[in-house]
Amino acid sequence: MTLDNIKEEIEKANTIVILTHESPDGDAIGSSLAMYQALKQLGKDVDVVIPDVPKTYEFLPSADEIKQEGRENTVYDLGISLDCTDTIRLVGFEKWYETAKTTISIDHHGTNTMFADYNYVDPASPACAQILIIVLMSMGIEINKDIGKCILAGIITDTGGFRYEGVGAETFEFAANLLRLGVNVSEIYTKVLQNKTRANFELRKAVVNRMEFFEEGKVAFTYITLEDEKKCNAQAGDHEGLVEIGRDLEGVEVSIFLREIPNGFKASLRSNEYVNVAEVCAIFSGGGHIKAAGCTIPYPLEQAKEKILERVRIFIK
Ligand SMILES: [Mn+2]
Repeated sequence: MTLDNIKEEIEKANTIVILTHESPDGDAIGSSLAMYQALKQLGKDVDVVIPDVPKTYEFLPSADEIKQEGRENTVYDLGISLDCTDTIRLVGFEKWYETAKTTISIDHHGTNTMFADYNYVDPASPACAQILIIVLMSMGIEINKDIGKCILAGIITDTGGFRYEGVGAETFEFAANLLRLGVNVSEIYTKVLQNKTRANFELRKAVVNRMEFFEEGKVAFTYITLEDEKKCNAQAGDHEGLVEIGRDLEGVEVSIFLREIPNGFKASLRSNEYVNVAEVCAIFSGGGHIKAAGCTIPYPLEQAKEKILERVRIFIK
C-alpha cells in the first residue's frame, strides 16, 4: 500500500527535498511546512524549497526556514511533491525532483498525472494538508501545535474557511483537536482569509470595474494586466481571491479571471453547481478540481477571452 511505501521511503532517506506548485497558496505552503517539521522531528536532513512565498504566510511556524533554491549539484535521496498536479507546475522539478533517487507525491487534485514513484492522491480530500494528517499519523509523527497550525492554514485556504464541499466531520474534528491543544484557530483564519493587502484591494477595484457578464449572467468574466500589478506594486499572492468575486454573484455559474503573464494569460475558473471547470481547462492543458481549476492561454487579451468564453459556453445549460 502506498502509505506503507511512503513511510518506508522516508525512513530510508537521509537527504530530502520538499517541493510544491508555482504561485503557492496556503495549502501548498501549509502542507510543505507541516511535512518539513515532521521530517525534522524524525531527524532528517531536509530542505523545503518554495520561491516567492506570499507575505500572508510568513507567520506560519518555520516559514523563515523556507529556501529559495535547493542544493547545488546534489542528488537528494528523496523528493516529495505536495499539492501539485503535474511536473510542469512543480517548481524545481528538473533540478531537484527528477534527479532525486526516489519520488513521492501527495495531492488532492483529481487531474493529478501520477508522476511520482509513489503517488498518494485523494481527490475526495478538501485540502492536501488534510491528507497529511493521515500520512503523518501513519508515520507515528506527533501533530504538535506548530505542525497543526500549518495543516490548518492549508485546510482553511482550500475550503474557503470550512465552507466548500469535501469538508467532512473529520475536518472539524481536526480543528477541534487543535483548539484543545491551544491553537488560536480564529487568528489563523483571520490571517489567512480575512486580511487583505493594499495591492490586493487595488486589484479588486480593477476586477470589479471590468466585470462583464455573458450567457444571461451565468458567466462572469474579468481580468488584470501586468500594468495593473505594476501600478500597485503587487507581490506574490496579491491576486488571490479575485476569481471568487464573480463566483459569489447571484446567477453566476462560472467565474473566469484572467491574469496577464509575459506570454499570455493565466486563467482561473470557479463554478457553483454543475460545470466541471477542470474539464473546461483540460483543453488548454490545465486542470484542478471540479469547482476550481486553472490553465494558461498563450494569447493576447481579446483572443484569450474569446477562446476561454467559447470553451465555457459549451458547458452552460
Ligand atoms: Mn490544495
